[in-house]
Amino acid sequence: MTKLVHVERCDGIAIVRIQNSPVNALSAQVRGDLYNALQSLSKEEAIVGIVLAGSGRGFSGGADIGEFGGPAGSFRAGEDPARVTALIEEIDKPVVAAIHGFALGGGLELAMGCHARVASAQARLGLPEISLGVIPGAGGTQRLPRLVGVSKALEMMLSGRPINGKEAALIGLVELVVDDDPVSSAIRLIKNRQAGDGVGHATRFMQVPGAGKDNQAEIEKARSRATSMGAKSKAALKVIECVAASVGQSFDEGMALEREAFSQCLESPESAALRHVFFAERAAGKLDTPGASGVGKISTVGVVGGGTMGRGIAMSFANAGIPVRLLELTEQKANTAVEAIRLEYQRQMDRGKLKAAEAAGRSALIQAARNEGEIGLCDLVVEAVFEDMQIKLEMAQRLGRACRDGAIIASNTSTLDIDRLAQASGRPADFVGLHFFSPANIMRLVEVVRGKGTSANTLATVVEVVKRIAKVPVITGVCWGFVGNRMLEPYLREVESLLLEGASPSQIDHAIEGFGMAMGPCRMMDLAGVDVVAKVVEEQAKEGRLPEDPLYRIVSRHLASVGRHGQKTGEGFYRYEGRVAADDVDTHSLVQAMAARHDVKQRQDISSEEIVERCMLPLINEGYRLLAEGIASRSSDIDVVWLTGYGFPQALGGPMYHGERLGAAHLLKRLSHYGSTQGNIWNYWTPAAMLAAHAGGNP
Ligand code: 3H9
Repeated sequence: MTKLVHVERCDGIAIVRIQNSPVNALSAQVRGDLYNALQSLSKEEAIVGIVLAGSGRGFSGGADIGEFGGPAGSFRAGEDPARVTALIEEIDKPVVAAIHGFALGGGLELAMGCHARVASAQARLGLPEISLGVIPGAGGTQRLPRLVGVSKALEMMLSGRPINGKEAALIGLVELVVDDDPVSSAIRLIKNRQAGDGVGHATRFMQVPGAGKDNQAEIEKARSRATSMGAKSKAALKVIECVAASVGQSFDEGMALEREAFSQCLESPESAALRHVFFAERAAGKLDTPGASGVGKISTVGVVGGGTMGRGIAMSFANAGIPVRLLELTEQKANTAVEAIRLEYQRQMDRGKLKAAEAAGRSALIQAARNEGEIGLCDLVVEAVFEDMQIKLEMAQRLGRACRDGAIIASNTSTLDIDRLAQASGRPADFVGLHFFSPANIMRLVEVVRGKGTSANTLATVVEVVKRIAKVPVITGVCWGFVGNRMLEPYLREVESLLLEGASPSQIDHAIEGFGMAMGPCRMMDLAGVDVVAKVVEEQAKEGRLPEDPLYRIVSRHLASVGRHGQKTGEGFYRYEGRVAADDVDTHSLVQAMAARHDVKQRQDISSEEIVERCMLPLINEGYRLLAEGIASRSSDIDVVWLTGYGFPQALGGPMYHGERLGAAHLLKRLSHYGSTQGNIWNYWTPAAMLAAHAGGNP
């Protein structure tokens, strides 16, 4: 078996390097190899000190998350995850961690178990376990408070946010911060110690700093914050319990508590879901078909359209340091959009989210284009004009002519046929869909829509640039609405059916938010604009895509037709006082009248369970259809779309993961139940063939 830890001896100092690409995860084998290497070095007389480092991109990305769920080598096999740090503390030679790149989770815990730490200024140090629904399980909850105090330790562990080397030095997490190679500085630190300069002590013997009363107050404050952390609440409360033990109990007692709490978190369904989310996000950008001969370099981006979407898209690229030219119908309109973006950056600066230099730098990267010729020189041009097929077809044609050879042309349509647009451009190989979500500068999801003719290089290049702008690319095929909006359609259909049957908007939103969605569907439609929502339905009607069901989405269409456009007009599904939504008797009367006209019997007994099931089942069912059609290539891709684009609860891992937990047989049974109670109009409740097949194999 290849050794994952490499030892080099140099002038009495041993340099122990973890070599487990890509992130030096501390797998069972790495922990074993580390233990053996350190134990044997502790006995070598010629060795006076040990430097612990990582090879490649960083020190260590922490425990191997892939091992958390499996039996082989997993922490459940009974191994003490803190065995290596316990050994280091027994070694009577200085062991110094030299941190470059990143030291995260178990990686930072390993470093904290050393006698001292040297970090490069740009290195990122953190305990992000909370994002996986677990707590630091290798002594982090006991050593971090001893090194940096209760308040900072809680902040780092509850937010999961890493800090850089400089900040780490300021708070006492590392002894030395350097601009060059931390390994040479660690060696110097050990050698100076021989000259009597001193190197730190084992952290376990330190006292948690600060007065007991202040620490207690911090712990109480954290407790109240933890209860509202959704999927992360359970782990957050365990972190706090362990930190409280670091103050009031012995190190060994704290370690025992931490170990127990770590195991409990690891077994929780929330952690399983969050780990699924971690790997799903990383898998989403993976190309399923080889064939790209190279990833093109995107150095400049053109954006066509200076509306809300166009501006947000321009900002997304500028935020990552990529220069943008923005084209509008007239130069004056383009200047207006650029000025609006400058004001937005200014606002972010005023709110303390950006430094003045950052705001100025980002603004300067976005300039108005005078004509298509200027846009045509860019490496990538994203069209974000009005969502209307004729307008988009015309724009695709113009961009096909204007863009230089080798440039990529992308449409930001949220529903329209990318293949028709690609054809209109005359350059299908260069054409792709890039569906950003609103507000584009904030939302992380981008659906990358691969047309029939999109070349492998075009696809690989846009996936790379989407990652570069810190967004999550999910590759989809071409169909109406791609993955997200196509699944949204049956979800909203049921929302409107429930309204007709007598549920109120707040009753529906309450049930769906109780399920965990970030926002209930009625509030969401009011925020997006009921007119916008209704227009999407009307466009489908024009294309003959709607089911022949007289009740199909009639509520939103009717509300839009009477001017109830949502939050922006003060009334939609709700009535608004500012942004506060309240159920409205007028909506109630309108919907009641509609129900009477169409002979829909209203009832009082609609439960939250029914609301959740009727909204979620068709959504999951549609997900199976998308998989079978090859529009989505992985079920985890569908999860990522709903988690990052629609506020699906992380604790449930995404609709497909949730569906799998419920079980195919259960889904089938409930679909059949609603098929008989609701009437299976237009096969609304017919299970997708793939789902039925799953249930057949797993009754
Ligand atoms: C922990 O440490 C518990 C402890 O308390 C101990 C308990 C006993 N394990 O993100 P990237 C893979 S919990 C396994 O695209 P980047 C990742 O899946 C852990 N695999 O790179 C991907 O694989 P693939 C606490 C991991 O440069 C590849 O590495 N630590 C791990 O954008 C590249 O990843 C964390 O939560 C891992 N720990 O970012 C840190 N980490 O190529 C999690 C990554 O097959 N990791 N992979 O798709 C990160 O935050 C980022 O990966 C990192 C690099 C910043 C390190």
